Parts: sequence; C-alpha cells; structure tokens
Amino acid sequence: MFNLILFGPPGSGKGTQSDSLVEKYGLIHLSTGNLLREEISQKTPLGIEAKGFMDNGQLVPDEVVIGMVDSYFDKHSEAKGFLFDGFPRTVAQAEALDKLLDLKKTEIAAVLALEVSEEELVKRLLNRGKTSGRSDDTNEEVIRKRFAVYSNETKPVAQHYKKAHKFHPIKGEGTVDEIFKSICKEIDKKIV
Ligand code: B4P
Repeated sequence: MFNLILFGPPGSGKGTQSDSLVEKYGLIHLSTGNLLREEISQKTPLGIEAKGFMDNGQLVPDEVVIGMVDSYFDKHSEAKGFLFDGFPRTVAQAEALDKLLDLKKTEIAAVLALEVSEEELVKRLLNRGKTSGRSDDTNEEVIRKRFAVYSNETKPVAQHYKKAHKFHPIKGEGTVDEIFKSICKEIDKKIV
C-alpha cells in the first residue's frame, strides 16, 4: 500500500488537489470533511452531532472521526493506497492512524503540507462560501476561529511527522496546476 497525507490549514487547497492526485496515483480519497458533510446531508445521528461543531468552526470529537475513518478503511480493504485529506487533524488522530496502519501492515509514505498565508486563505474561503452553501465558509468570524483551532490543535500534528522524517512543506500559492506539479515532484521521489 502507498499512503499519503495532504496537510494544511482550512482552504489551503487540500480538496482541490486531492481530485487530481487520486486519479494520477490510483489512490482512494479519504476526506474526513467530505465524509462528515455526507453524514450531515443524510441527517444521520453522527451527522447531526458533527454539524454543531462544524458550523462553529470547531473540530468534530476525535472518537467520532476515528470511528468513521476506521469503517471507511475496512470498506476499501482492496485499495492500492489512500490519500488522507484533512485527517489527521489532532495528535490523537495521528496516533490512532499510526495504529490502524500498523494493524494493516502498512504506513504513511509522505505528508505533503500546503503552505498558504492567512489573508489568502480568508479570501479563498469567503469566495467559496458564495457558491458552496457551506455554513462554515460564509462568516469571517467562524473562518478565523477555524484558523485558531488549526494553530492550537492541528499544527502540532506536523511535529509528529517531522520526527518520523515524513513531512514535506509545499508552496500552496500559485495556480492549481503549478501546485499540483510541486506535489507530484515530492510524491515521485517516494516511488522507486
Ligand atoms: P475540510 O472539508 O477538510 O475542508 P477545508 O479545510 O475547509 O478545505 P480544503 O483545504 O480542502 O480547501 P479547498 O481545496 O476546498 O474541513 C471542514 C470542517 O470539517 C473542519 O473545519 C472540521 O470542523 C471538520 N473536520 C474535517 N476533518 C476533521 C477531522 N479530521 N477532525 C475533526 N474535524 C474535522 O480550497 C478552498 C478554496 O480555495 C476553494 O474554493 C478552491 O477553489 C480555492 N483554491 C484552491 N486552490 C487554489 C489556488 N491555488 N488558488 C486560488 N484558489 C484556490
């Protein structure tokens, strides 16, 4: 299995780049944001619980997200590899992922971290909010809250992977195509 993590703040382009990456490398896309939005649209108990957190710019509790990832992983046991998008977002999630991959006798090959300035991120998210219908994108206060949560809870995840020499920063500003090429360059170094 060949597993990658696409890491970065809200609006850094993880979802945008994932579509092309899964196609090029034949991976299964595991976006916790998409899975949670799907649960919300189906009004499942998990979705109803998650919605309150997401609308406020907070993270959904670890046990909820980890359980969801676990069952998605089991549903795709034949996968050649996974592209984790927006997961892990806390150190506890990173540790749970390590254990899960260990059980499956596989590991993370690389963490690709998109770096974008906060001003550019706010612009992108407010812009997406005009058409996405996502309630967490329309209010600048909620967007700023998401950045604060990112700094406090998600940034420490970088250290977890730096220690394992798997962390690769990538300039996340420029055209979608330029950024895609930079990501592929890093991935290709891992494929021997
Ligand atoms: P996510 O769905 O993961 O989304 P995101 O961080 O908002 O955005 P992403 O980085 O994917 O940005 P995109 O490509 O769309 O999370 C949403 C919420 O779900 C979280 O706040 C949290 O509450 C919850 N959640 C998810 N995972 C969780 C977890 N593991 N634990 C707990 N809670 C979790 O790009 C954004 C915009 O920029 C788009 O409009 C795009 O068109 C534009 N854009 C992209 N690249 C561009 C470029 N190069 N130039 C200009 N614009 C660009």
